[in-house]
Amino acid sequence: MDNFDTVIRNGTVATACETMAADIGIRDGRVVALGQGLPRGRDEIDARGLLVLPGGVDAHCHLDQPMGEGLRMADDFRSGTRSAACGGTTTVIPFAAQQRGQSLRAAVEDYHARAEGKALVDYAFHMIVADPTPAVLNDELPALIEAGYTSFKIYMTYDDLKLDDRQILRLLAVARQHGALAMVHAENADCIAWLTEALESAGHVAPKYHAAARPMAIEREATHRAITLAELVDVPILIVHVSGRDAIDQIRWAHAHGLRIYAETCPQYLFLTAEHLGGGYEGAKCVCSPPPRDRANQRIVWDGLSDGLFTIVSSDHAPFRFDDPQGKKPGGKEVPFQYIPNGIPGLETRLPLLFSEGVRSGRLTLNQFVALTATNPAKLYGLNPRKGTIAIGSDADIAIWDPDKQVTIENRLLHHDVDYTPYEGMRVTGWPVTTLVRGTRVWDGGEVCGRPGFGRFLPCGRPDMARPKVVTPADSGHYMANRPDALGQLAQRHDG
Ligand code: DUC
Ligand code: ZN
Ligand code: ZN
Repeated sequence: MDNFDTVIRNGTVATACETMAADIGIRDGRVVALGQGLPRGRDEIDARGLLVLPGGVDAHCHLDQPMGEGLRMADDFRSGTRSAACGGTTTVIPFAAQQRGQSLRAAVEDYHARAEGKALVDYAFHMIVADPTPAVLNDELPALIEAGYTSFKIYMTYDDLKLDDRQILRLLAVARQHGALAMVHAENADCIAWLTEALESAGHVAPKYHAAARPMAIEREATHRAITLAELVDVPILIVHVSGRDAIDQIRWAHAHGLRIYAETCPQYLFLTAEHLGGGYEGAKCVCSPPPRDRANQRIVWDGLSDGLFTIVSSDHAPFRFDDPQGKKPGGKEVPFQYIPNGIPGLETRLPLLFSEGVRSGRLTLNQFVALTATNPAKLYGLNPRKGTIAIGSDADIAIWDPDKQVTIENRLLHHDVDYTPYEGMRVTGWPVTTLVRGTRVWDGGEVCGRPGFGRFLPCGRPDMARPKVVTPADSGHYMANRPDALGQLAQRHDG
């Protein structure tokens, strides 16, 4: 059975564990052989001198997410996944966001309609739970988890999304009972509101004050509170977009206390600082939450990547055009910082930035890079081993990299629909030259060759990594050990 559709030959293949000289045989969209001197395929790709890596899994990005009155995300599933493919990413996980008063199922159905026929790469959905009513907690969420939506995001800030501690506890209990993974946006909403009022009344409304309204202490407090809530429920959580030392300290504390807390960071916390929010209204281009910090914090985030504190690196691509009345200039005006839509683009630059400054400069091994950007996100969200690795039987989602290709990042070279990149002018070494999704080329030789609608929806399994710790009577210091009735109570129905 040597009739391969495609053979990728002579490359250096790297997974999260191994780096090897191997050819890859692909049939019917899957990897079916790994070896040396494989027989010819109908299509041959010569990867001599190149790296052959699992396609990236970008497990935190926002595409065509319904926004408040007058605002619009610049990328839909077509332009967002096109940009992903050109940067070596083959799976994306954006968010089906529930509006208050809306059923969660309706939010998921609406999001499917937005994705239908558009994606160039495969995609799954997280959910955002903004209204955890008894119907959501008792019926909708368990049914959606069962149907393959096995992760959801909880916000501790943003007026239209934030949940209080009681609501968060209830949601974490549902995650525990049904095997889902909760992602937490950890910033203290009241502290932000208070600081914002104070800044505004002092006339400090330029974009740079966005960073002053969200100092690290605010992220630290919320991170510690999220960890505590997860400890009480005895369920793992992921802290998303961790920006610097203070939140990292809390996560290290949690690890030292045996808690299963996962952490995500993003390129903006490695390559940008709060100074990028300066320089007048142009700073709006880098307004995101949490805000970028300073160079000392960048180093601390790098340390957390190399020593294993972080599980994944995602883009948190949240695309708004700068010169757009539906984007960073709402209504066509330069507005006070608190009205600037939060988010920056980064789907296409996530992997090249991390490869260049991480792998090329020696901060990360190639295997760590693969783990952080492909294998771990696939595992965390129940998509492995189909996604995130190169193994017999896995989807042939592959990025072939020229590790020596030098690129100066310019927005005109990128494939999103945003009118800027925060990384304009940065020089990187290494870029994917070919991207395959299920064995089909979607980006090759500088050309987009993927077809909208080729990307498929991926129902997610219940992630192993979301399992609670096993509680035994020997865990005498553990909250649950003294509460033999607690598991039963957590499974109670929510009546109001
Ligand atoms: N912060 C978020 O929480 N989501 C989207 C973008 C951002 O800056
Ligand atoms: Zn967030
Ligand atoms: Zn986000």
